[in-house]
Formats: sequence, C-alpha cells, structure tokens
Amino acid sequence: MTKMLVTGGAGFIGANFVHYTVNHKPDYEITVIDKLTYAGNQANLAGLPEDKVTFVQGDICDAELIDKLVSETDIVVHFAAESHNDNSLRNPWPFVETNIIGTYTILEAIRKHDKRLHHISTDEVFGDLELDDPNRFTETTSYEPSSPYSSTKAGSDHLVRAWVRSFGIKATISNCSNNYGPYQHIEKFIPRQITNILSDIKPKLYGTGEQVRDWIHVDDHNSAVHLILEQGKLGDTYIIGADNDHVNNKMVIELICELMGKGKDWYDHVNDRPGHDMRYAMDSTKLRTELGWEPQYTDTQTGMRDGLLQTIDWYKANEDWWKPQKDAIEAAYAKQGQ
Ligand code: NAD
Ligand code: TDX
Repeated sequence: MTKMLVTGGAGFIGANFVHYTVNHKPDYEITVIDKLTYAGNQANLAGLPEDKVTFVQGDICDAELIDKLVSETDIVVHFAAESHNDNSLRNPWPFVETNIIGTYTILEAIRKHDKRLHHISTDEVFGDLELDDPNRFTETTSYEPSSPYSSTKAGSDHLVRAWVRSFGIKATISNCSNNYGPYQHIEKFIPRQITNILSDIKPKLYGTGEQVRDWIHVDDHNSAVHLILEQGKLGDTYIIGADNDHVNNKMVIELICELMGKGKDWYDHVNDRPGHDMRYAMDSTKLRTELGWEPQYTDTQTGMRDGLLQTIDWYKANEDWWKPQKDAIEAAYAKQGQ
C-alpha cells in the first residue's frame, strides 16, 4: 500500500481525484486534508470506504499539522487552492495566503521528510493568446499571468521549481486547462449555466463570449495526474489538455442550451470580466508521446457533448448538493451586473 496525502480533496478536482483513485488504483490509502472553505464540501467524499479514505479538516498554512501529515505519507498530491478568478478580483488576500504560503508550507515539509510531491497547476500561469493566434502553450512557454488568482498559482509553480533546483526535492508539476464535470462549484461557468437552466434562469455569457477555454473532463485530468505519478520524470512539468481550443464560451453556452432543451439563444449577455483572458490552448504532446496519455472524453463535434451530458445529468440528480447556495451566488454576480 502507498500512502497518499491529497490536499484540497473535498473540492471539485480533488474530490473527483479521490473517487478516481479509489475506483481505479487499489494500492493507495488516502488522507485528505481540506480546510472546507466555501468551495470545499465533505459530502463530495460521501460513500467512499473508510479503510481507504481518511478526512482531516485543516489548513495547508498550518505548518505543524502539515509537518505531521507529510511525515506520515509517501506522496503528496497538492490540489488545495483558492481557485476562482472572479473572487480573486473581489479579494485577492486568501489567494496569496493559500496558494503561495500554503504551497511554501507543503514544500518545507516535503524537503524535511524527503517525500514525493505532485503540484497541480493551471494554464492561466501563461497568460492568454490572441484569438487569431494559432500557437499553444507548451512546457517552455514563459509565465505571464493576468489575474490575482493566476499570479499566485504562477508564484506557487516557481516555488516548486526553486525547491527542486535548490534543495533537490522529488517533485513534478502539471498545468491543466479548464476542467468540467461533477462536483464543480456552481460559481464556475459550466455548472452555473446548467443550474441556471434548472432554476429557470437564463444562462449568463460574459461580454461577447468569443473567449476560448481548452475544456477537459475532470476524469481525463486525473488520469493524467496518475500517469505522471507513476511514470513522470522527477523535476519535470507536464501540460495537460484535450485539444478543445476550437470551442469558445458562446459555443459552450449554446450547446448547454441545446442539450437541456432550450432554444440556442436562450441566454443573456452580461458585463465582461475585467482583464478577461482571451484564449487558452494547450499542447499536450509531451504527455501523450512520453507517457502515452489519451483523453477518454472526446467526440467529433465539440469534444464536449458526451461529457456535458454526463455533467448535466449529475446536476439534475444532485439538486440538494447545489440548491442551498444558488440564490446567494446569483445575488453576488447580479451586484456586478453579471
Ligand atoms: P476548488 O475551489 O473546487 O477546490 C479547492 C479546495 O481546496 C476546496 O475543497 C477548499 O476547501 C480547499 N482549500 C482552499 N484553501 C485551503 C487551505 N488553506 N487549506 C486546505 N484546503 C484549502 O478548486 P478546483 O477547481 O478543484 O481546483 C483544484 C486545483 O486545480 C487548484 O490548485 C487549481 O488551481 C487547479 N486547477 C483547476 C482547474 C479548473 O478548471 N478548475 C484547471 C487547472 C488547474
Ligand atoms: O457566468 C459566467 N459566464 C461566463 O461567460 C462565468 C462564471 C464565466 N464566464 C466565462 C469566463 C471565462 O472565459 O467563462 C469562462 C470560464 O470561466 P470560469 O469557469 O470562471 O473559469 P476560468 O476563469 O477560465 O478559470 C478556470 O480554469 C482555470 C478555473 O476556475 C481555474 O481554477 C483554472 O485554473
């Protein structure tokens, strides 16, 4: 048995990662540490076997707790973060604290106890591309983050690389594009629109909706993380993306409307996000050629239809999970004309 500490395992991608690991990788015993911020929900881990998954409520900035948990594990997969761009524009401080100081705290424990780390990061560290720019981000693209969120994630990546180079820690990094799937907080684009339609509210498209996000199903992200844990080269970075950089926000909203039985244009244009990144596009050649990774959720039309249908079904079946927060989230967006 390998002991794995998963930070942020009660959030969207972390919880899906814990489910994926229990279902596909029987040799892991998992401890989740999660602060249960507004974005974390212990119910995301309901039904998992108690002999496989232990939950600890705590803060990754708590050096004493992190030191103890890291000393007791073999590997750490670090998902915990403040993750929403719009929130980082309202109040950047929690992003600096969790994403930078929290990652520093984990790195110091990894160094002291000589454990293996995989650090989860994002495409947003690279900034954005122009809409007509055919290039994609690679492992060597330079960093140019736009928002408080992405700049703190960039800072955390730099810390990991510095700890690899200066102290020789055993770490890998992955930068993934936008995820969608079950358990995603309804402040985010896709679940916000699905739950809007389920609440008889029109979906809300920021600005013109020409922006491109290179969408990937969360299970495809997590299968890549496991491959990197098993076969990734220590010290290396891997780009994860499913080649959906031809799909803009307007196309996604129209597809959701269509799949949920609404007219294609049953949505509102609302205020744009300040500093809105235009285009993300990921080149995952290294992951595919060196480690043999392939995404499972692909189809010829948008690469998203099957994954969106599965995600819509999940939100339909789990109204108790999202309904209690819906009014407050929409009220906060409405204040900003969004
Ligand atoms: P999320 O906001 O859904 O979950 C974050 C989790 O971290 C929550 O459970 C929260 O309670 C926990 N957390 C926050 N601060 C903490 C702290 N100080 N101590 C302990 N736990 C804390 O985020 P997500 O979308 O699941 O993202 C997970 C990771 O993946 C993040 O590092 C994010 O940057 C990265 N990422 C996300 C996406 C995406 O599309 N969502 C894409 C690429 C990378
Ligand atoms: O109601 C909305 N309408 C809308 O048009 C919302 C909430 C968003 N949008 C747009 C903004 C973005 O162009 O949709 C796109 C996606 O928005 P988000 O879901 O907020 O994601 P994004 O800002 O792209 O960041 C996400 O992907 C990268 C995650 O939240 C990050 O954690 C990850 O690093």
